[in-house]
Amino acid sequence: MEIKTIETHPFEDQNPGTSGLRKKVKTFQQPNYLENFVQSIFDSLDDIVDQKLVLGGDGRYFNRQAIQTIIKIAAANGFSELIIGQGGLLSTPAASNLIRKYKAYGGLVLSASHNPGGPDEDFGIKYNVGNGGPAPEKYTQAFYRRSKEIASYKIAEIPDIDLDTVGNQKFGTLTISILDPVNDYAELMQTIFDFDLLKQSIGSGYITLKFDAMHAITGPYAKTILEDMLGAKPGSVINAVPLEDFGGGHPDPNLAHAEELAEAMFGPNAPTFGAASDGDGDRNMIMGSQIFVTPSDSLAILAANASLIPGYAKGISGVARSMPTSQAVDRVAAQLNLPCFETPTGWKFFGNLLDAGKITLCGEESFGTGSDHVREKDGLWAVLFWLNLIARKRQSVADIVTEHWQRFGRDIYARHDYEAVATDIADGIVASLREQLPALPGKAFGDYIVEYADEFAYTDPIDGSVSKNQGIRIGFENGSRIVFRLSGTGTVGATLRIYLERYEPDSNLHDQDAQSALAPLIELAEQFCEIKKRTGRNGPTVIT
Ligand code: VG1
Ligand code: CO
Repeated sequence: MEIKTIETHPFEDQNPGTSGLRKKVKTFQQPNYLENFVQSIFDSLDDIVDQKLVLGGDGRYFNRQAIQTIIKIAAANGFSELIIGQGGLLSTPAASNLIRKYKAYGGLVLSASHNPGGPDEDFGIKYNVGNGGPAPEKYTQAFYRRSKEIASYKIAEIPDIDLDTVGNQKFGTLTISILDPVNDYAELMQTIFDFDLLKQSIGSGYITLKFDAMHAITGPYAKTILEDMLGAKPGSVINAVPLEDFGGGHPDPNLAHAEELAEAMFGPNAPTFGAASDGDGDRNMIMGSQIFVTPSDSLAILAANASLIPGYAKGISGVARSMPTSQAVDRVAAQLNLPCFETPTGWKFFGNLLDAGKITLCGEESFGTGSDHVREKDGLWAVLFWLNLIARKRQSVADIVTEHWQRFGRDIYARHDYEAVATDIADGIVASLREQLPALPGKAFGDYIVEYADEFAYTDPIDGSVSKNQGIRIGFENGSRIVFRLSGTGTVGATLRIYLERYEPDSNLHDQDAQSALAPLIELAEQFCEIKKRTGRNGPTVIT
């Protein structure tokens, strides 16, 4: 295998965000752009020679081409085995599982997740460490530093690899193993959930379901598991064929983007259960007939009922949620006497807690839930968890949610996103919010008296690392909360996220529309951040 060293010049913008480096495809297609970033990653890692690397992506436009390039760079840098999903495909949780199962050194996951795909849309790349989880900040900062001084990269002179045939190929000392992307993952799911019970409940017609794969990576996984293994009617998985441009849609599982599913679930003769996943298969949206389950509630419900699932029958050690996620899971933890952690946004912050056995379940308001079975959030896992719960409790999704609220109270919740805001306007908003913080505590806005106003900082309880500037929080004495954050996954301008939350203990008042119940907080949020005034917009781009 001949290895060439190619001279290059640094790019200044290769700073990974919340979940890897995400840019327009056109940016990634610039000569040396992908090569530089991959070499910067390898340069920052210790002792990679003779190690295994997992490689796969969500199948979006540029996936195949990028994989061929990465194979050659990984070969030149001395990896001895590359484990690759057939067709270059791996869902993010499946990649995490393979890293763990085959004791790989790490993995590269090619995805821009919920962002749209195609020649004019987004691409992304993310490095996962040996525990299977997204690289913590000390790694991503090192990648960025290296990318600003890189002068050359190494590339092996090997032909393009056949990605479509399962089996091993050898090039000198390098083995390339092409695996079926679904097998190992499906096997793992069987160790956690009661597949016999699920088969029975689906076979008898007690559970009917619709799963929207949004033309993204979960199509093949959901078809195999839900239809072939569990016996859901053929066609239960819709938009099941992964497409390079996701059929032109946003592969983002929410009521706005998973429209077809939402319509069916709120329509007549709705199935008992509905769900969707995102571009790379790590997110989930849960629905029942005539009901949408807020991700924050979903996490709380999974935590409250975990002992009903075979994989968690012995109980869970603790829970964690990202800071903007509602406090619903905190109430469960308090009642069940479990430790509860609050981390910054992004799955990379859960890894240490999971590794240390401090938590078993964790989640984010952004449709992400997961457990210690892998080190990524896991869309289909959440779907199977809910199905197993419905089968065990013999209750509808709506009844499970209502009962949960009766027991713990309801955290009425919404997120308002303002996308593609001019960067200077967004920065101005954050600066002005920061300025207001010191004077806010004690101030009354109608019924809302500010209890605290600060910028969230996190000290990792395991390794002591500190992450600052993780979002602005304004908390009120009645338990309500407004959080402001700028997104770290977008590729156009800035996205301001406003998270709104109000606690309602009275079960006579649980059945309310979230947007109307949160109206006073929505108004207050505008008073603080003036996003409408400063951008001239009438309202958010997306409400979830
Ligand atoms: C968003 C979500 C965050 C999630 C991240 C990656 O980040 O808010 O909770 O972990 O996406 O999810 P941000 O910085 O845009 O708010 V995924 O499914 O896109 O990998
Ligand atoms: Co995702």
